[in-house]
Amino acid sequence: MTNPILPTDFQPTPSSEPTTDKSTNVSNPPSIATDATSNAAIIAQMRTLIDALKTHNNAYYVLDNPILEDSEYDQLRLSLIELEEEYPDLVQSDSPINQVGDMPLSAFTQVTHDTPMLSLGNVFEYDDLRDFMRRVNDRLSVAQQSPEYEMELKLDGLAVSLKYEYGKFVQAVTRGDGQTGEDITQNAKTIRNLPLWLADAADIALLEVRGEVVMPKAGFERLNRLALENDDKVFANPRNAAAGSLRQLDPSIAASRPLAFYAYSVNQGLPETIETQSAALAWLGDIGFSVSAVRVIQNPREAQEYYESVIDKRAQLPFEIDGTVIKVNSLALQQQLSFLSREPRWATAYKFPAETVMTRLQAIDWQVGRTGQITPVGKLEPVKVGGVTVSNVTLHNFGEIQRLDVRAGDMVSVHRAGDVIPKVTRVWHGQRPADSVPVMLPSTCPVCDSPVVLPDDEALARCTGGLFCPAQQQEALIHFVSRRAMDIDGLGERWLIGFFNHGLVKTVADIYQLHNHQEELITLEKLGEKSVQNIISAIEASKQTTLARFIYALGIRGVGETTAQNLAQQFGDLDTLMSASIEKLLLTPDVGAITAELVYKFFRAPHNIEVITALREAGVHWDKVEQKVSTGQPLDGQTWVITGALHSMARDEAKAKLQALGAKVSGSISAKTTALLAGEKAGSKMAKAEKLGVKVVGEEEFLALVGEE
Ligand code: I6G
Repeated sequence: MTNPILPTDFQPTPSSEPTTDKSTNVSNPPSIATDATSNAAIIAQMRTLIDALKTHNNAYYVLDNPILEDSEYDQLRLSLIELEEEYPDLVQSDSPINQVGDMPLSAFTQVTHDTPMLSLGNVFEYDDLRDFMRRVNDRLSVAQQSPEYEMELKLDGLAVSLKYEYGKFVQAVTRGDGQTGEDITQNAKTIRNLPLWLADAADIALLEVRGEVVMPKAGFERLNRLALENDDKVFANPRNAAAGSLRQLDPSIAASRPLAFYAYSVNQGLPETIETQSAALAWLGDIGFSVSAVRVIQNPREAQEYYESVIDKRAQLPFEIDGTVIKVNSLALQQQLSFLSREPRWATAYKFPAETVMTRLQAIDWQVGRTGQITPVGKLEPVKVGGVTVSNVTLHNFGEIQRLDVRAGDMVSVHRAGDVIPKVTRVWHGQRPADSVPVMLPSTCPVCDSPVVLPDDEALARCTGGLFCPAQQQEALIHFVSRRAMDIDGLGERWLIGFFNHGLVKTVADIYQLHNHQEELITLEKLGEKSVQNIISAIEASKQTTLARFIYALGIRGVGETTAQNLAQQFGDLDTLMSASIEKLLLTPDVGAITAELVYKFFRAPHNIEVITALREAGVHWDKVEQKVSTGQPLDGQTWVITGALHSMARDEAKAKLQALGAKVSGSISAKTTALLAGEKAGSKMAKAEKLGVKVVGEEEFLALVGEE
C-alpha cells in the first residue's frame, strides 16, 4: 500500500486484555434547561443555538476567523441535536444540524454531490464506543453479530470528493453543506500527492474517491514562519491553512501551499471483487493514493488499543489528527446498516478529548518561587481539557499578561496537549466583562510583604525579601547546608524540610539553634537520639568554614561558587564586602553590573543583615582570607578562550603569552569570558561568543596586545 508520509512503524500490536475502563464522559454537553414547557420556549432555545452556530460557521468557514473553540462549537451542536431529538416536530427548517461543515463561496462553481457527503457521529469514551458497537449489533441478524471493524486515523483537514473518468482526474469538489460543494479542481490539481492519472483504473468509467486534504505540520509551520516574516496573516492551525489554500481563486497560490490528500473511501466505481473497507483502502493505496494507517479489529478492546496506540504516536505523525474512525469492515453490512438522517450507522469517529477549551479566568494569583521569582498563576473555572480537569494555569510572567492582554474575568482558551502543562493560548476580548480591570504587578511580595522589583532586562519580577521570605526560606535552607556551601553533612534535605514544616527552622540562622530543640527533634520527627546527636555534631562542625563558602551559602542571586571566591579574595572580610559600593563590587573579577547590584541590594536588606548577624553570633566563623596581591598584570582577572588556527604561533604558545599577562585561559565560552582569540576557521565558539556578546579578538590585535606586532 503506498503510504509516503506515514511513519513505517505505525502498526499497533493486538492485545487480548482490556486496557481502560473510563467512567467519566467528556462528550456530555452541558445540560439544557428543559423546564420550559411551552413550544415557544423550546423554539426560542433552538433559535438561539441555531443563530450561534450560524455565526460560528460563517466566521470559521467563510471568514477563516473562528470566534469559538471547536469544543464549544461541538457543545452548541450537541445541545441543538438533543433538543431536536426530543422535539422532532419543532425542528427549524434552517437548522444547521442537517448541513455538514463548510459553506460554499460564491466565486467557485457549485456542484451537487452524486450522493450526499455526510459527516460522522462522535464518541469520546470507551463506554460510548461500546454503545456504538452494541447499536450496530442490535441492527444485525444473529448470524451477522459481532462483525469485524476497520479503524483509521481521523485526519484534521477538509473532506473532498475526487472524480476520475477512465483513470483521468476530472473533478474535485469540497464537502460544502454535504449536498452541494465547491468545484476546486484547479486547486486540487496542484496537490503533490494527488494522482492525476490512475493507470490501474483506466477501465473504470467513473471512480469517485473521497478523502481529506490536510496541510502537514512541517509545511504549516514553514508557511506561518514565512507569513510572519512578510507581515502576512498567520493561520490558527493546519486545517484552517488547508481550507484557506483550497479556497484560493488563483491556483498558483494553492500550488505554493504544502497540501496533501489522504483517501478514505470509494463512493463509486469500486471493483466488485472488493468486499471490505480495509480491502478498498489497500486497493486505493495500490493504485496510487496515500491512505492512513489502517487496522482491522474484532471487538471494543482491540478498538481501544488501536485508539491508545494512536494517541501515543500522535505527536510523531506528520499531520494533525483529532481522533480515529471506526467502520464496519464489510461493505455489504455497511449498505444494510445504511444511514441515520445525517451520519452513517456503520461508522463513527472515536475522537480525542478536546485539547483546547474555553473557560473563565476567575482570578490571577501571584506565587513566590523558591528563588524569589514572582509568577502569575491563573485560577480557572475548572474545565476538562486533554482528558484532565484543569483549574490552574501558569501565566509565566508579567510580560506574558501584557502580551495576552488578559484580565481576571476574561474568557480564555486553555490548551493542554499530552503531558504538556496547560497554558492560555487566547483571550476572547469580545467577551470581556465591562467591569474588568487591567492586571497590575504587585508592589510587595504576597508572602512576606517585601518590595517586589522587575529589573529592566528581566522577564520575572522578584521578591526582595531574600532569606526573610518564607517562600524562599526552604530553598535557601537546602542550599545553605549543601556540600559546597556550609557542608552540614548529616542534615539531609528530608530532615531539613521536616524541621521547616514543624516550624523548628525558619531561617538558616535557626539551624544553629537546633541544639536547643533536641527533645522536639526526637518527638516530632521521630528521630533516634543517636541521629539527633549526629545532626547536632555536623552543625557544630560546620561553624568553622571559609569566607568564600559562607558567601556562597548565603544564596545571593548571581553569586555562584567562583564569584563567591572572587568576592572573598577581593574584599578579604565580610564587613568590607557588606559595606562595599556598587563601584567597588564592580572591580571584582567576574562581577558585572547585574551581579554587583544584586550583591549590593542583598547586603542592604535588613532581614538579611539580621540573619547574618545571628549566624555570626551563633559562632559561624572563618580564617582570615589571604588576599593575593594583584600582580598588576594588564590582563589580571580576565578569562580568555582560544579558537581556530593561528598563523604566527601554536595555540599553546598563545596560551602561555596570555597567562604571562595575567589572564586565565579557559576551554569553553560563557558569559563570563572576557575575550575570544579567534584564529582562522573559528567555528561554533565564534558563534557562541557573538551570541553572548563576548569580545572577539583577531590574531593581529592579539599580537599587538602581547607586543609581537
Ligand atoms: O469525515 C470523515 C473522516 C474520515 C469521514 C470518514 C473518514 O474515514 C476515515 N468516513 C466517512 C464514511 C465519512 N466521513 C462519511
